[in-house]
Formats: sequence, C-alpha cells, structure tokens
Amino acid sequence: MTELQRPIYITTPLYYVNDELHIGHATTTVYADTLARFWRSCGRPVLLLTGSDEHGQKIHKAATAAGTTPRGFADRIVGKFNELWEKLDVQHDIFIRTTDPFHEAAVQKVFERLKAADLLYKSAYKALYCVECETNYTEKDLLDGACPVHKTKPQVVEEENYFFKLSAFTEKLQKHIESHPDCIVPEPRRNEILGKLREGLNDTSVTRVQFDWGVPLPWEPKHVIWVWTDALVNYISALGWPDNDHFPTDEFPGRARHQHATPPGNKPFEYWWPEAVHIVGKDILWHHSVIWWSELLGAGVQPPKQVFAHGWWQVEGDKMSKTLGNVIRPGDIADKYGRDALRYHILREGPQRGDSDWRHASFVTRYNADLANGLGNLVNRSLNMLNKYFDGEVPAECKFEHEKLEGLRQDLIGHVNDLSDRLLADVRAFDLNAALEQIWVLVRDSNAFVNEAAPFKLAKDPTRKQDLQASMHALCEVLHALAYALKPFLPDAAQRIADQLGIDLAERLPAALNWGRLLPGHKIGTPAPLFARLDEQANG
Ligand code: ME8
Repeated sequence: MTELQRPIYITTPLYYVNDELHIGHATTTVYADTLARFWRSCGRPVLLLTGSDEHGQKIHKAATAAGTTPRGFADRIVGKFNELWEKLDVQHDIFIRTTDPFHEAAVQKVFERLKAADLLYKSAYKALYCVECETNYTEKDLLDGACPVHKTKPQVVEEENYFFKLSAFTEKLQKHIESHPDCIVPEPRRNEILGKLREGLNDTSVTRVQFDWGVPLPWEPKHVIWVWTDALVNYISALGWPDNDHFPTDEFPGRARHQHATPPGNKPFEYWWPEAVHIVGKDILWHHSVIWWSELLGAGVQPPKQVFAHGWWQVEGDKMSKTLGNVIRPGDIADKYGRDALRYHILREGPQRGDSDWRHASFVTRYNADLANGLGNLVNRSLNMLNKYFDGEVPAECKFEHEKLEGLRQDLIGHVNDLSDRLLADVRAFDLNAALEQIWVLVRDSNAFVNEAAPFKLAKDPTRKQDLQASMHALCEVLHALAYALKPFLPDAAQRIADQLGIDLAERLPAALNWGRLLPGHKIGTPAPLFARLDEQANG
C-alpha cells in the first residue's frame, strides 16, 4: 500500500472538563485538524478523534465547587467544547467522552487483561498526588516541595490500592523506542523519554478507594480506576476495541461529524490502529508513551505508531493562568479576527517544536504582513487586474518576450510544481510552520513578480501585449496553486480564493498542485478583499 492509501488515525488528547478550553487546547487541536485536512486533501483515509476526559478527582472537585454533579458539570462543559470546535470548524470524525458506556466497558476489559497477565497487585500506597495533573510524584520529582507543572503542593495519599507492574516494561519500552526511531517526535522528546527510562520505571498505583467518580474495577468495585489509565484507553475503545462493535456512528449519535463507511472487513480497530498518531503537549508525553504503551503491551495490544509532542505557550512572557488573568480564549480571537487568523498564528508562531510566547504585537504584525498585505493583496490585485485587462477570463499561457521576466515566470512554475512534494515532506515531519513558509515564499515571490512585471504598466503599452498576457496567466496559476495549498491550513481563505477564482477545490493533492490546471477562457468570480488590515495598535 502506498502512503496515501494507508489509513491514518489522528488523535488529540481528551481535554479535562474542569474548565473551558484555552489557546493551548486549541493549538493541539488545530495541529491535529490541519494534519487531518492535509491527508484528506490527498485522498488518504483519515479518522480524527477528539473528546473529553470526565472522570477523576479534578472534575469531582470542580463539580462540587459549582454545586452540581460531575455528570451534569461535564455535560455543560462538553457543550462548550463542541461550540468551540464548531466555531473553529475543527473537522473531527469522533467526539468520545470517557463516560460513554462502551468506553467504560473497554477500560474494564483492559484491567481484566492486566490482571490475567499478573501485572496487578495490591499494596499499601503512600504517595504525593497532584490533582491538577492527576499524577503521582516522588519527593525527587518535586521542585521546592511543589508539583513541577502546577507549582502547587501535592496531596499526601495513603490507601491500599492496586499497583500496575510498570517496572516490568523498562526494557521492553527501551527496545521499542530504539527500534522505532519515529515513534516519539520530535527527536529531543524521544531522548527525554529514553533518558527517563534509563533511570528505570517504578510500579504505579492505578486504583483509588477514597473516591468514586471513575470506572469501577470489575472484580472489586470499591476501587475506581486511575483517571489516566482510564482515559488513555479511549484511543482504542473509540475504534470498537476489542470486539469491533459500536463503531463509529451507532455510539456517537450527533457526535460523529463524518459518516464513515464501515472499513473493509468491518474491522475498524485493525483498519485504523496500525497508523495511529497521538498529538499531545509535552506535559503529557510521559503518560502517552510510558504509561499508555505499557498498559497496551500488558493488555496484548501493539503501541500506536507515533506520538508527536509539542511545547507550551506562555503569554506575553508569563505562564498562562487564571490567577494572572492572562488566559487566551481561542473563541474570542476567532470572533474578533476570524478563525483563519487564529489558525495562522497558531501554525506560524505556536510551540510546535519548543515553547512559544503568545504576543499580541506579533499577532497583529504577522496578520498585517502575511495575511492582509501578503496573501490578501496578491489575490485581490491579481483578480482585479484580470477583470480589467482580460474581462475576468484567464488568458492562454504564453512566454514573456522580456527575458528576465520569463526567468521569474519559470521560477514560479518551478515553485508551484515542487510545492506538493515540499508540503508532503514538511507534513510528514510535523513541521506545519515550515509548510506554511513554503507557501509564503510563493506568496512573496508572486508579489515581487507583480511589482517587477508591473502588468498595470504593460497594459498601457500596446507593444507589450504578450507580456501582459504572460503575467496575468502566471498569476492565475499561482492563485490556483495557493487555493489548493492553503486548503488544509486556512480552509476559509482557501475557499474564498477558490470562489473568487471560480474553481471548486474538488481535486486531490498532489495532482491538483501543478502548473497548467486552468483552461484558457476560464471565467473568474467576484474579487473581494480576503483580510482587512488591522489598524489597531500592535499592543491593543
Ligand atoms: O492532560 N500550551 O487534559 P488537559 C500549549 N485530560 N498546549 C497546552 C497548554 C499550553 N500552555 N496547556 C494545555 C489532559 N495545553 C488529559 C489528557 S488524554 C487521554 C488525557 C494542551 O485538559 C496540550 O495539548 O489538561 C496538553 O497536552 C493538553 O492541553 C492538556 O489538556
């Protein structure tokens, strides 16, 4: 099977329902949605999953504080998740909730398998637990006695609980990671996990008794299963594991956006799982590699193909926190500037590799430079000139008489014809910023081409008719390529360019992204500005 025929299953984390989503959550989801859209536009079978993590102490605490039940609380917040994904046009195929009964049943099955494999034992438990992370720490992990992520003092927990023999997996995981170089990307994150594995793994408590908002252990229901070993199972329970039942639409009424044809052989788990890719933030890479893969191996399931862990946003140089009042709400940004502007900033300035700083000034600068003056201006002036000089009809391709301009035209042709290969390489490497930079080199070169060829001057000179035709044909081809190239990244802008150019974006990449796709005489639609320039102060 070629790469484009192999089904790919892309997941976001299941976000906790203790609070509304912020720019960090939107970032992970936009990365995942962009990858999914890219592969879909290549005709590759894609399944995109997101959802909500609803069990555990953190949710219980938030619900109690709000004077409601965890379930009622979760329903309300899940409604808000869905509103946000709707607003940002995130095209997930499945929205799973960890309170879905089929999910709870799958978690219990995993635990039965772990028990059968002799990987669980009961022991007294004294640990330091950070409720915000829903994770145990040792004294050594803490920074000045506080959780390294949340900087809060962990709870001291003393109970008799079930332990999972995580220590049995140190070598297995080392071998797995060493023999699958791309299973954790980018490379520094993989080294981080290998480094921790060299210290050896400790067994970990995976049930709780002083607390009941969770999945009960099947053979001893006073124990509820640790929220992480519960939530992670979603990635396979959503596929109908272990029996391939309930996939996908029956159990996701109103929550499956795309009606998926049942995969060949009616085996969704076998179909989607081999190329499962988890997109997560660096804070939960440990859970998504070490904990999850051990849990899977213990239950007799192969680990997913890949985990991509991105960095974190800060805001104007500070940690983003409610206390500091600097939380960036993605819905507000989308309302004010448009969802493509939000996506663009996330994809260009976001923490795909290291950490990033959300700065309003750079948001405004990038918006004006790249979207309004760069892309918007190119599209608008090209189409207006086409209306003016060719009555809105794409002229036949011809060469420039002017040698230097013909050289520039050849450069544009080369760039357009190489673009799909370059985008594929960047998307494979999870470098969406680099992919957009490839597109923006074309935008900038094309604007420079307009300035150099100056069709508005050529139009005044009857001896330069051929050069005018060559320049306008070239610009139409560039816009055609840009609409296709931008489709996964800025879907609204791509659609608007396509509408204005009079095309429908129905063809697939990589074939659609080539020079010479427009027929002479093709009639364009009505030009309209794509992005209004922001006049606000960069710090406004
Ligand atoms: O961890 N910058 O859920 P969660 C970038 N329920 N990304 C950020 C961020 C920031 N400042 N803050 C959060 C959980 N994120 C579990 C997951 S999966 C089976 C269970 C993003 O609501 C990032 O993706 O705390 C991080 O991994 C995720 O939000 C954590 O979301």
